[in-house]
Amino acid sequence: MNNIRSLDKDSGALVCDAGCILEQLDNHVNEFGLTMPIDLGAKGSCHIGGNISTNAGGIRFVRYGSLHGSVLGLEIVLPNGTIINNLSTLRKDSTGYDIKQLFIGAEGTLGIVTGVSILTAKKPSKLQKFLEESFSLEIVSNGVLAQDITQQNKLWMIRESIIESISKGNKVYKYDLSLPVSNLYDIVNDVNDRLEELLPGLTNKNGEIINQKEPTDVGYVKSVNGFGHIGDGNVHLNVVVSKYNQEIEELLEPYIFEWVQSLNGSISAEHGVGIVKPTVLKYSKEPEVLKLMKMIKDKLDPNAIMNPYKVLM
Ligand SMILES: Cc1cc2nc3c(=O)[nH]c(=O)nc-3n(C[C@H](O)[C@H](O)[C@H](O)COP(=O)(O)OP(=O)(O)OC[C@H]3O[C@@H](n4cnc5c(N)ncnc54)[C@H](O)[C@@H]3O)c2cc1C
Ligand SMILES: *[C@@H]1O[C@H](CO)[C@@H](O)[C@H](O)[C@H]1NC(C)=O
Ligand SMILES: *[C@@H]1O[C@H](CO)[C@@H](O)[C@H](O)[C@H]1NC(C)=O
Ligand SMILES: *[C@@H]1O[C@H](CO)[C@@H](O)[C@H](O)[C@H]1NC(C)=O
Ligand SMILES: CC(=O)N[C@H]1CO[C@H](CO)[C@@H](O)[C@@H]1O
Repeated sequence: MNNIRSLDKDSGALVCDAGCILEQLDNHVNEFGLTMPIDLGAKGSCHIGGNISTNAGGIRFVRYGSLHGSVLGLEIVLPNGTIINNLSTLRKDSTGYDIKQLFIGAEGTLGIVTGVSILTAKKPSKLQKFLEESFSLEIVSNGVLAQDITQQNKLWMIRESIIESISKGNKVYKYDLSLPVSNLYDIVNDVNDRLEELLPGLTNKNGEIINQKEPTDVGYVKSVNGFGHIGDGNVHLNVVVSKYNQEIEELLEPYIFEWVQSLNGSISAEHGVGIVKPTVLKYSKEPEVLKLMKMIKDKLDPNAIMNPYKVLM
C-alpha cells in the first residue's frame, strides 16, 4: 500500500495509498514545485495513513493548518469489510455530513484508512526577500537563515533532536497541551514552582526527605521544560525525572489536566488519546460530546474490534 495514485499539478491534489512514507511523498511532489502540507520528526518512517489517524501536526501546521483542512478525501475499510470510497479531490463540497472528518484523528477506532487524497501546497521560494522585508519593518528582531541545504538540515536536526536529547538517560512525563498562546509557557513555570515547593517535603518509604536536587533511590526531578509549536498554541511540557515515581505523578495529575480545563484547553494537541488518556478525556470534552462519540463508535464498530481500549473507555 505504498503507491502514489495521482497528482493533479494544477490543484495540487495528491491521491496515494495509506502506506506511503511521508518523506517519500514530499520528495515526489517537490519535483513538481509542490510541498506536503505536513512535516514532522517521524517523516522518514511514518505513513500518511498513520498521520491521518493521529491527526498529526508538525512544523508546517502554522502555515498550512490541520489535516482536517488539507485532507480532501479518504478511502476507508469499515470493520465489516465495506469499502467507503471518498477519495474526492474537490476543494469545495457542501453536500452534507463530512464523513471523512470522523476518521481523521480516530486512532484507528472506527475503520482502516487505505487511501488518501490530500491537498499539497506550492513550495515557497522567496524567503530571502520576505525576511529582508520583515527585518526592515521590525517584525522580526533576530534570526538565522541557512546558507545551503547542509546548514538547513543541521538547523532542523537541532529542532528534531529535542525529544531524543531530553530522554537520554532519563525518564520523562510528557504532556502535549493546547492552550491560549498568551498562557502557553505559564504551565511550565507553574509546574516547576509546584514541584519546587512541594517536592522537598515528600518522604520516601523510609521516612527520609526527598530533595529534588539530590539523587535518591526513589527518584527526583531533573528539570521541567517546554518547547514547540508556539504558532499553533501547542506546548510540549516535559517533566524530566531520574525514575518514574508515584508521588511525583500525584503532584502532576490531575493538577495539569485541571489547569488546562480551566482555560478551555486540550489535554492532547498532538499525541492523541490512545490507551493512556481515555480516563482524562473528560477534561477536554463535555459529557454530551463524549456520549455522541460513543454513539458513533457503537454504530460503526458494533463488535468493538477496531483498536479496542483506545480513545473511549
Ligand atoms: C520522532 C517523532 C517525532 C514526531 N513528531 C511529531 C510532530 O512533530 N507532530 C506530530 O503531530 N506528531 C509527531 N509524531 C507522532 C506522529 O504523529 C506519529 O508517529 C505518526 O503520524 C503516526 O504514523 P505511523 O505511520 O507511525 O502510525 P502508527 O504509530 O503505526 O499508528 C498510530 C495510530 O493510528 C492507527 N493507524 C495507523 N495506520 C492506520 C490506518 N491506515 N488506518 C486506521 N488507523 C491507523 C494505529 O492503530 C495507531 O492507533 C512524532 C513521532 C515521532 C516518532
Ligand atoms: C506524518 O507526518 C510526518 C511529518 O511529515 C511524517 O514524518 C510522518 O511520516 C507522517 N506520517 C504519516 C502517516 O504521514
Ligand atoms: C457494513 O456496514 C455498512 C455501513 O453501516 C452497511 O451499509 C453494510 O450493509 C454493512 N455490510 C455488511 C456485509 O454487513
Ligand atoms: C471556557 O468556556 C466557558 C464556556 O464556553 C466560558 O464560560 C468560560 O469563560 C471559558 N473560560 C475561559 C478561561 O476562556
Ligand atoms: C460515507 C460517504 O460519505 N460516502 C459517500 C462517498 O462519496 C460518494 C459519492 O462520491 C457518496 O455516494 C457516498 O455517500
